[in-house]
Amino acid sequence: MKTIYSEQHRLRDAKTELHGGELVRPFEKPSRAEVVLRVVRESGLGEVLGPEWFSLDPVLAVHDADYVAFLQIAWQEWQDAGYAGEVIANVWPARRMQSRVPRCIDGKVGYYAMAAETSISEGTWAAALASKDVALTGAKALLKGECGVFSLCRPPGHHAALDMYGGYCFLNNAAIAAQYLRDQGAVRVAILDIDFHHGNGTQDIFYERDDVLFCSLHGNPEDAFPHFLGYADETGTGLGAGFNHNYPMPPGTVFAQWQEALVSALSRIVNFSPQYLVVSLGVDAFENDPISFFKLTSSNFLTTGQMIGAIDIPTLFVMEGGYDVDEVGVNVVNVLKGFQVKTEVG
Ligand code: Q9C
Ligand code: ZN
Repeated sequence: MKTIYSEQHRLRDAKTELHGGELVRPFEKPSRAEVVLRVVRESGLGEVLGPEWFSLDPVLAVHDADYVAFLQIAWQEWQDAGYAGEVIANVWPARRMQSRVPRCIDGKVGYYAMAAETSISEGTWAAALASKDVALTGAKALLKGECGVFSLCRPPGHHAALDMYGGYCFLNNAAIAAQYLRDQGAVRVAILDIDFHHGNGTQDIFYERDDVLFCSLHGNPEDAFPHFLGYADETGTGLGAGFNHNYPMPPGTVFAQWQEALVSALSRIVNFSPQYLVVSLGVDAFENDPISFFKLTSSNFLTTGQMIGAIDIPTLFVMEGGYDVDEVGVNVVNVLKGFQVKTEVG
């Protein structure tokens, strides 16, 4: 399997994350991608290729133009305001307030942020652009006939909505790739999100559509970030009714229970008969993940890959979360190896 990787991810190296009332070194840090790349190489998974450059058009196909313009200028406007720290939201259009876009940077940050843990730092926009190129290059390889491709995206994307960033995400790489596959001729695309956290951004982007099926396995929002989306009764609206499926699970969930949800999600995907599958591949469901509460083991990720491979749909794996830096590489590569075993054996 080919891996698409860009070292531009290193430009996303924020100094601060708001965590427990303190500013700490972010969990989502450059070493995550370096470790995944190292294990990809050591395991002989396949070639590692750089991304092609894509214009903003595929980004604007899923994100609002005003949001994209904001991401582009946020760091500069924050500097111009004379602030010493990184860009962090501290005010929101909360219940019964207006949702007009303010003029000043403090107001705009609150308007476009869905959470405050994610600081915008110097280089964040450049890294986000490269990350979407990594996803799109992977999608293009699928169109050319690959049956499985790994886009080693960083920063991750699945929390980024139509017009919101947060949860370490700025551009929704999986959504951008899925939409690109649609625009290049695929009639139906499915997205399977196995990151520990609900893919609120991806759900938001496709919620009213019947051409992109979204299935997400995640921590129950009553207990887990993003807290305000990801319930089982969110099943899509309008044309999209019945094309969104959430599998929220409680603290301590082990593989037996998680696997039941995966079986159900995969069966919905098979029934949908998509031309392509995009997997939002977070491995933060791992038992030792520092910010999550599921109990999957490294070998469970191998089984997960085999199960995804067994439905035999051309698949783009897009890197999302996973914060146990020591094991993130093994866990990701186990999913990819498991997928390959199945496809090679047939
Ligand atoms: N300070 C992804 O896995 N909450 N994002 C952090 C610890 C935000 C996770 C709680 C978690 C975002 C892509
Ligand atoms: Zn996550």
